[in-house]
Amino acid sequence: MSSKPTHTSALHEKDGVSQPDSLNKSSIASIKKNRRKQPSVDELVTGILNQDKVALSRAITLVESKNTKHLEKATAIIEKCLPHANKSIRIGITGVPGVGKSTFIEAFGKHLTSLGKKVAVLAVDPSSSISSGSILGDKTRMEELVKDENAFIRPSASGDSLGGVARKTRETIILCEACGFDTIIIETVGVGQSETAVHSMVDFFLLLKLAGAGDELQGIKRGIIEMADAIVINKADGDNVKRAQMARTEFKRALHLYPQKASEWQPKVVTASALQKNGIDDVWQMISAFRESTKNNGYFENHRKQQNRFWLLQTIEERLKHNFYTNEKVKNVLGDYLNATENSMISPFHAAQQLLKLLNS
Ligand SMILES: Nc1nc2c(ncn2[C@@H]2O[C@H](COP(=O)(O)OP(=O)(O)OP(=O)(O)O)[C@@H](O)[C@H]2O)c(=O)[nH]1
Ligand SMILES: [Mg+2]
Repeated sequence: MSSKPTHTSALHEKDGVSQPDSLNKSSIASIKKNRRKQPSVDELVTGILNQDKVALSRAITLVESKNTKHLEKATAIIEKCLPHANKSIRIGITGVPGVGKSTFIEAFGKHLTSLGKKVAVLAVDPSSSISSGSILGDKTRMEELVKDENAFIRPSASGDSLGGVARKTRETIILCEACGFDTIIIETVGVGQSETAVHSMVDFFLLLKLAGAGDELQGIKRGIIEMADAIVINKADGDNVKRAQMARTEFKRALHLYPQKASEWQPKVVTASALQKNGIDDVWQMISAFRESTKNNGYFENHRKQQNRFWLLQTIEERLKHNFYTNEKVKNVLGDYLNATENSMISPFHAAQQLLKLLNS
């Protein structure tokens, strides 16, 4: 039998030798001092209302934080910004990876700033919490817009759930509007549930498409077409122009088969080349026409009210769910109840009733 080791760790030090402090006292003091320099709620609000992008970025960082104190501060800032928000047009842009969303937003955003608009670009990208690759890609694809004084680009907030990411983006919209941005563009990858979340926070929803060979409607989810206020067939350049025009005709015909939207807006199909900057102004003209017609018929305001109601109820659902699944008493017995339900020892309804009772016990 081998003899027992005299110490268990390679880091073991001889007894009696005093150990140096593992933390540097002067560093602690300077960190604490700097921490106190964090701007107050009022300072950040004043900065935002004075159109200071640094204050805006800092406030968004608070919105995105997981720290409860930060979130309290963020809530206070949002409340104070709310009366100054709402005066923008919010545009959602979706499309499969590679369709040209970033290139399009760069061209579109530059066009808008040349018209004197202030453009904020946000993203809802649930995959970015796993790989942050798209953030870098977007910033480099939007090289000109990044440098533009009148543009603000914020990469996607990361989060463990789409609901979480969407909440942060919604709150960020309010901050951007209070900071004077009159055009808010929200980009999302057209896969999964994220386009539904984006649709519920924008006024105008734009789907970017590519002209492919054959049946244009193949491989595109019906739900997305129903949500779209416009379809832009991108990359209509070079050899692709003809195919893009054919795709346009086909989409137009297909869109007529859908029932009329509550907005009374007939979705449009246009072709564009983000790379060659063709068709970009047409898209803006179209969005302007949409805004005018829906403001006139009352849909614009009404839709925003509905969206606010939706987000209130959505947030309550999320919180309740979170409270339930993180409750210690529930966590202790949930597995047992699931087992019992699987084996028909208790009905799912009765089990649910018992488990929910634990929340208030
Ligand atoms: N020919 C042509 N190429 C384009 C056009 N727009 C974008 N591209 C190219 O298509 C590729 C993808 O463009 P992106 O703007 O990165 O596409 P994306 O939709 O943002 O892609 P993800 O961020 O991966 O979802 C790039 O190589 C672009 O240069 C266009 O109008 N015409
Ligand atoms: Mg992109």
